[in-house]
Amino acid sequence: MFDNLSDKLQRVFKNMRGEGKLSPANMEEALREIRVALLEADVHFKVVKQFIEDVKVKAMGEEVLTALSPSQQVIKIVRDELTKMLGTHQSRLRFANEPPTVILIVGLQGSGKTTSTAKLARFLTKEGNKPQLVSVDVYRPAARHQLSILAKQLNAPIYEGTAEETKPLELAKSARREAMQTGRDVVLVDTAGRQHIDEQLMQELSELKEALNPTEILFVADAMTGQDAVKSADEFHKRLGITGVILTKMDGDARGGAALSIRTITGQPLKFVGVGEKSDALEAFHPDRVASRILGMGDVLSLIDKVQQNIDFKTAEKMQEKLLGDDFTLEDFRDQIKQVKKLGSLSGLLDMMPQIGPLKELKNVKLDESEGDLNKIVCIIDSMTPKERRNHMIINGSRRRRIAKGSGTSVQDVNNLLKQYAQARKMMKSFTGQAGLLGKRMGKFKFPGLPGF
Ligand SMILES: Nc1nc2c(ncn2[C@@H]2O[C@H](COP(=O)(O)OP(=O)(O)OP(=O)(O)O)[C@@H](O)[C@H]2O)c(=O)[nH]1
Ligand SMILES: [Mg+2]
Repeated sequence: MFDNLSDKLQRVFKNMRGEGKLSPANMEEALREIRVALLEADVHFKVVKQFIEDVKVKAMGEEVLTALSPSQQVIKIVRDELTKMLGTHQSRLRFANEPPTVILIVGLQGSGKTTSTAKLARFLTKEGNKPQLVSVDVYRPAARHQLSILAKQLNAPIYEGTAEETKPLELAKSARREAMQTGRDVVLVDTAGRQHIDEQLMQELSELKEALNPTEILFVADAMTGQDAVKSADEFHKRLGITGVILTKMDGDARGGAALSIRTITGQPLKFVGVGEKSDALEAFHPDRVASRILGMGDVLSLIDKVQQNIDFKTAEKMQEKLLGDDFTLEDFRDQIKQVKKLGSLSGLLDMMPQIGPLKELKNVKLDESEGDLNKIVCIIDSMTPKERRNHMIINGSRRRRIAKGSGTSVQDVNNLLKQYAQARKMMKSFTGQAGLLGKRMGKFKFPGLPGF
């Protein structure tokens, strides 16, 4: 699933990784490549257009995260937009206030309706529901038999119908009645398919909808058919009003274009994906997880999440101004360390970052030998007078002795801290200076002459 797209996007980001800073030119290049990658993955052109536009707007307005490199910044934006395109939140099945809930399974011939009906029965049973199955495909006797076999394998009750019941509506109504009598809370109605959307089928499905008042009408689409699946989902939605999509055969579809387009085109959520022929091969669809899987960069993505959750942006911004303005005091150093502590191990964090010049050196500062060291630094700085914290130059020998005593450390520790501070001050200034410039650039990002975007 999404293999090719995943590979291509990763290549785009890898190419960007070498860049110390983002420029309109390399951003333009990256967007172009992302656009091609999406089109090659068979994503609907309208969806691609919207996506690229959204990424562009976001890149222009994005809050600057100095803890992230330029390529990570872009990965973050692409990940967020990809998640949005896939529907943001998981869309769960809805249930009727008064059981039984009726779920109509509709779609074209061979898309996987009967298989998906069985898979849903299994899924619902595992969730603690009691599904009742019925097939209303009266055109092919083998179709009803197929569902019976699957139901028996799953030990799920199926309404087989009487000899007199020859119409879909009769069968469905009887199945619902039976569910009510036997205390079943969900009726899964497997319907007949057609090769193309035709009037007769639509009429039949409309009648079922009218009479059964289903809570969900799930359109089953075959992912292998790509944009055709999207088109028929859209048409079914316009004619019938679907409430969600089950995309089958995702195990055989390396491109994933249908999955990426269906939400934007139909406005209806992807609820499940089929990933195999067996009845356990059904997955609830999680937009965020799928977006992360497509980008395939677990470490970078979790870094982004950590930074987003933990960094206090206002403080970070002020800090950046200070660093640029050459008044990074010991107090700021302490605040910085507190922020770092919130993020966990500094070396762990640095490991996730691209190894660009100043950061590589920062690693050697060994701020992070242990959590205890960070605490020690905070303690020492706390033992200084405000005047000392603002001007480290006045901290002479006797002051160092007093600070060591006050913080329960040694003069050696105080000396080390002051050395580290001086070093960090020098290096972080050069690093944040770069990031600051980048920030300014990103802030006023212009994309001159980008036809087609
Ligand atoms: N690999 C794979 N095969 C699937 C999946 N879902 C369904 N199939 C296969 O697709 C074929 C058609 O599935 P059915 O469930 O019979 O499709 P249908 O929509 O009920 O077909 P009609 O009733 O004829 O309209 C079968 O061979 C299934 O095993 C899936 O997620 N992955
Ligand atoms: Mg069928």
